[in-house]
Amino acid sequence: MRFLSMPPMPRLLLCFALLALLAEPGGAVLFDTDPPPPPVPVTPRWVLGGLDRPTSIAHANDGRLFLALQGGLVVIVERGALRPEPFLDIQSLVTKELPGPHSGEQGLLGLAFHPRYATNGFFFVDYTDRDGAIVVARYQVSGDPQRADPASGRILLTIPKPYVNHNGGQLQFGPDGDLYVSVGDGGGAGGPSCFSQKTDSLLGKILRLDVDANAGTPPYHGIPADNPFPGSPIWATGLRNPWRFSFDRRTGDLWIADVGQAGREEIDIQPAGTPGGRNFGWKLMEGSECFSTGDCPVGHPPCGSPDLVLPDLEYGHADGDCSITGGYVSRAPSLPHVWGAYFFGDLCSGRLWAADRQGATWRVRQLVVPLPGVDTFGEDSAGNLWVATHEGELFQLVPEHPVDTTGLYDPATARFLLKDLDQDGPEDRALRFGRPGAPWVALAGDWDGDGHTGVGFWNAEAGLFSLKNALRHGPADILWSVHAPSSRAIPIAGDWDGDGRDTVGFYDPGTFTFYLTNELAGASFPITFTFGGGGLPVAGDWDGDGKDTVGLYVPGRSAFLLRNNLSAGPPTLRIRFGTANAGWLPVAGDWDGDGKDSIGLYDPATATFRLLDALRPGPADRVIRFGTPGAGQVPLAGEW
Ligand SMILES: [Ca+2]
Ligand SMILES: [Ca+2]
Ligand SMILES: [Ca+2]
Ligand SMILES: [Ca+2]
Repeated sequence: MRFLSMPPMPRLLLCFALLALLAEPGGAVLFDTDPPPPPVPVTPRWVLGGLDRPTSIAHANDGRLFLALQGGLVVIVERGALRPEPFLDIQSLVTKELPGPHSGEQGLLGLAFHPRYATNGFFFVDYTDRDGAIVVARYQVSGDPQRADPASGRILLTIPKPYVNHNGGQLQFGPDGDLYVSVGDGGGAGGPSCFSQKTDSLLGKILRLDVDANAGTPPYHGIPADNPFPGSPIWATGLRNPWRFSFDRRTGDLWIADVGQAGREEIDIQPAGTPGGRNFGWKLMEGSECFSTGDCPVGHPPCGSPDLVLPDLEYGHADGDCSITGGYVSRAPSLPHVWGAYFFGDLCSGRLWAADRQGATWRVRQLVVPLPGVDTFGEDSAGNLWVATHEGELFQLVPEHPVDTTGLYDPATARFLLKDLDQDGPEDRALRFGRPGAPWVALAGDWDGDGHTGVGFWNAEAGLFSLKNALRHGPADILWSVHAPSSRAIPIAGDWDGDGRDTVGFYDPGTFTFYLTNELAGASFPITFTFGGGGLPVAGDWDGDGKDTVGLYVPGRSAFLLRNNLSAGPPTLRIRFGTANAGWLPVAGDWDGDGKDSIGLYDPATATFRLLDALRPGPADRVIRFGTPGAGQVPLAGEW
C-alpha cells in the first residue's frame, strides 16, 4: 500500500549504492553484512485472514486486539477470531479509494487507545479525510464494550497536504502519557517543498500532544510545556514517511522507522527521557547520505552536520528491499529468547528482521520465513508481537521451536524457582514441592508430553521417583518405585524415543554406565550402555532430531562430552567451556529456540548461569544472575 516515489536511478548511482552496502565509513550502521548471521529462530504463525487491508494493530489493555482497516473500519480480534461487527465505522469520513499512483497510501492509518481507556473509553484514530488532509480524531466507546460511539468523534488536528502519498499515520502513547503522531513529508517525490525541515509545517514530523488537556473543548488537546518549539505540537523533524514508530514498553525508548526515497531505509532511536527537537535529516540527507537542499529554509544545517541525527541502523535497496515497516522491541512473553530485540520488516521483499545490540555493535538477523506485504506490527496487552499483511492476514510472532528458560531447586526451602525470561533477577514463579533439607535430587521433564516442563525428585533412600506435571502446589502426579543401579547413580531425564514425553534414567559414575527407560513403570532400565569416564550427566537433543541423548560434564577439565546416540562409543562433540571449578553444575536446554539443545553451567557460589546458544567453545552467549549465592541451589531448564 505504500509505494516508493522512486525516480529512475542512473546505473552508476545504483552501482555506488551496492558498493556502499559493503563498506560504510562510521556513523550509521548498514546491516546488510556479508555473510549474514544465522537466522533468528522466530516465525510468523498464521492466525486469521480475510481482513480488508489492515493498517494498524492496537490493544486496549485487555485481551482483545483492535485492527484498523484502511477503508475506515476498526475491527476486534478476540481469542484468535474476528468479531462479526466492527468496533468503529468511519468509512464515510475517510478518503475514498482513488485510482492512480500513491492513493493506496490514504485511508484509516492509525489507532491508539488512551492509557486510561478502561475508565475514560477514549481512543484515537489517524486517517486521511475526503479532502486528503491528515486528521487525528478522538472517539469513545459506547455502552457496549464491543462498539464505539460513532457520534463521539472529536477532531484534534487537521493537516492539509499537497500530495496524496506520505501520510505517516502511526499513533502511540509515550511513557509520558502524551500521544505521539507520525506525519509524512507531504508527498510528491524527493520532498519537493522541504516541509520536513520547516518548523512552521507539521509535515515530515513526529508530533506530541497532551490529550488530557482541553479534553472537553476544542481543540481537544494541549501542547506539552516541554515540547521543543513552544506552542507547537512538533516533537521531531526531518522525517520523510515515518509510517510506523513505537515505544519500547520496558525502557520507553522511541524507535522510528522512516521510509526512504531511492536508497536508504532507516531506523532512528531516541532514548527515553531525552529532549525533543531532534532533526533526523530528511531531505538534506537520506539515511547517512546527502540528498537535496532544494526549497529548504535559509540557514538549514549542511549535509553531515552534527545537527542532523544519523540513523542508528539503515539498509539499502538490494535484494528487493524498498520500504521499511517499523515494528517493536520485543518484550513478548512468548519470545523469551529474543527479549529486547527490535522486530521490523520490508514491505517489498517481505523480509523480516530482529536487531539487537551485541555490546557496541548490532546483530541483525533475518527470520527464516518472509512475509510479503508486511504492512504493520502490533503488540497485545501482554506484549506479544503481531504482524498484519496487505493481503489481509494476521500472524503472531512465535518461537520456531519451544524455548527453555532456567530454573533452580532450593533444597533448604523445598522450592522450585522458575524463570519465564532469562534475565538477571529473582524468579518469576515459585513452586513448593518436596521437603526442606531432604537429600533428594531435583529433576525437570515434560512427563505428560503437553509441551510444558514439570518437575520432580529422585529419592534414593526410598527408591522413588515423584514427578509433577502441573506447576501447582499439591502432591506428585507420578510415583515410581524402582531400584537404582547403584547407590552412587545420578538420575537424569530426557525424551529418549522422541515421543514428546520425558522419562528418566541414571548414570553410574562407578561403572561409567547409563541406564535409561522410555516408560515410567516396570522394574528395570532397558537401555544400557557405557560412556565416558565419569563426570556429571546431562541430557539433551544436541542434533535437533527430536530425541534426547546424553553427555557428561567433567569438572576437572571444564569439558562437556556429548554423544548423539544412545550406545557405547566416543563423544560426538567435546566442548571446553567455563573455567575449571569443581562447584559448577551442568545444565542443558534450548535457550535460543533453534530446536537444538545446548549446554550451560551454574555457579552456586555466585548464583550465575553461563549458557551457550550453540555447541561450540565459549564465551557464554547468556550470563544470568539468578538465585542466592552460596545457597547450594541446583540448576534446571525447561519450558515452564
Ligand atoms: Ca508437561
Ligand atoms: Ca519419551
Ligand atoms: Ca538428538
Ligand atoms: Ca538451541
